[in-house]
Amino acid sequence: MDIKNMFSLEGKTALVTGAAYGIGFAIAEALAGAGAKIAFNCRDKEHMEKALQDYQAKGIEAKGYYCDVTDEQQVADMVSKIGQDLGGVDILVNNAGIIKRIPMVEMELKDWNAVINIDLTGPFICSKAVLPGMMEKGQGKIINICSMMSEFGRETVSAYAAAKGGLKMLTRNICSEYGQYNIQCNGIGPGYIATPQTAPLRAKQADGSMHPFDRFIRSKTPAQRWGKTEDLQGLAIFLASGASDFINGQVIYADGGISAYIGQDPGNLDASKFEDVE
Ligand code: NAP
Ligand code: GCO
Repeated sequence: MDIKNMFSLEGKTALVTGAAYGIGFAIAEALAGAGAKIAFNCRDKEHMEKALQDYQAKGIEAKGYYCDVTDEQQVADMVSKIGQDLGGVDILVNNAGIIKRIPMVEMELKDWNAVINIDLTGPFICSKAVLPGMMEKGQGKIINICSMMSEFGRETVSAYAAAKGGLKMLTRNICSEYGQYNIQCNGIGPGYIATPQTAPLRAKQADGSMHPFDRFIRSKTPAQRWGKTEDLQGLAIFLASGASDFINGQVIYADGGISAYIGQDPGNLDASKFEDVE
């Protein structure tokens, strides 16, 4: 292998789902920086228009597609358009996802189904749409954005944890079934990352004090900070590149050490040294 170019994505086309902002945007930016052509999707017109401006501001010619990952026909149409516009999908990042924080006994079935459909069925639909092209090419990369909840439970996130636990096993199954075609399917397990999805967990209290969950997560993270979306960029390039061709079915955690650390008493933390996070 050409050591100097083992992380290069030149000549590759990447589809990052739900990459109008947040983790998906940062991953798309990273893959573009490594040379990939970028396709992304979202559902919302305002998000799309802002995202296209944001990509352009970073010098990235990303192509955006309106597509709900739970709609099989929309996904098939999107993958076909990407084939015409950019050449077939070489790298798929199943990033689109939602969370609903509701105690399970109070969660309505529609809320459960919404989370499972987007966070687990969506990656199934998108992976199924790109695999035939990857099989024909004899190579491909699928990266599933898993979660700490692929390993741990916590109150109020039953549907999300079930979906992300299932996504870990879907990762292993795609590895098992399609590894013979030189297709690698791995997961990224982010820790607690500062994005709109986790903003409610950091919101200042009415008296201006720190959100209890903010203090809790910092007490569980050796670095005592929230992750930045940029903290995931190197791992995304690695798993999208030839450098990871013999890594398959793995979920690699970029969590600041949360999964290795029992944590400390949140009351011991010196909050005065913490940087504010949006
Ligand atoms: P976010 O800020 O809420 O962004 C989610 C993205 O997904 C948005 O672009 C949204 O765009 C898109 N999306 C949602 N439902 C969709 C659908 N049905 N079809 C197409 N696009 C859809 O979330 P994030 O924090 O960046 O998280 C991204 C992924 O990382 C998610 O899978 C999340 O579970 C996972 N994750 C997040 C963290 C964290 O701490 N933030 C940690 C671990 C894992 P539209 O709404 O415009 O469609
Ligand atoms: C929550 C958070 C987490 C993060 C992420 C952690 O409510 O606990 O939203 O689930 O989103 O999945 O890895």
